[in-house]
Amino acid sequence: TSETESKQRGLLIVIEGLDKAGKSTQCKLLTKSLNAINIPSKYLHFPMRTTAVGKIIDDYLNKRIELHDSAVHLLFSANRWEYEAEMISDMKSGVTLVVDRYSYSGVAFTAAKPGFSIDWCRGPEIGLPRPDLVIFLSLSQDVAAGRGDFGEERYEVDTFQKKVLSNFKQLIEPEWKILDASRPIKAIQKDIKEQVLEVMNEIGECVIERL
Ligand code: T5A
Ligand code: NA
Repeated sequence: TSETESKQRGLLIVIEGLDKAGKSTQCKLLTKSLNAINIPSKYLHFPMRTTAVGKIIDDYLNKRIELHDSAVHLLFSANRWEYEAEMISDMKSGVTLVVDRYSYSGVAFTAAKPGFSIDWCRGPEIGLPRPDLVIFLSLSQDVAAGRGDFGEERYEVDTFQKKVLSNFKQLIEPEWKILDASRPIKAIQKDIKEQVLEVMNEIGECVIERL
């Protein structure tokens, strides 16, 4: 079936960044403010820890279980595929998805482990819906490490985050919007909203592309 719709489809907006860059804070604010101006929007967060697959991921991140690195990578990806049909159907029905982490986190994190290439990590992500806009919240690891409860989960380790950042730098595409995430929450939100409204005017009726 064709994924072209006559009416304005919802967008796929992804916010990426290092741990504690402020992704969840910004995604939630954006979802709220879009709904407030009658742009139906839904907040999605990967990993989605409430599904069967997500529960295994949560156990792994909180160090309650050990898993092979390849298995974990495929679970993170499976966790996105679990939502593929719902994402497509939401977008087709005009709902904009505000997604807190996506395939790029999947690739950047696993590829920070010894023996994993960016190419291999991309494999299971191929075919997922391609975002209409990717916003990268840029923050130095030193500032990030000082925020919230940094350091509790498995990947919240300084040297690992530095490797993740260098991987993200390889994934950035020219159309990504890079925002300085060390500024106040409100200032970042203002920029994000501006970018989203701009893309919304441009895209609307286009087909949903794939990674
Ligand atoms: N992962 C994820 C993979 O390995 N593969 C994958 O495929 C995916 C999807 C968990 C881990 O999983 C890895 C990456 C992660 O290591 P998660 O559940 O998204 O991923 O992680 P969380 O712990 O929920 O979120 P983060 O640690 O990434 O934090 P956020 O969402 O970036 O930051 P946020 O908004 O929660 O803010 C953190 C703190 O900073 C404050 C907030 O109030 C909060 O206390 N803050 C600010 N302070 C000052 N100025 C600002 N502008 C601020 N913005 C927020
Ligand atoms: Na978060």
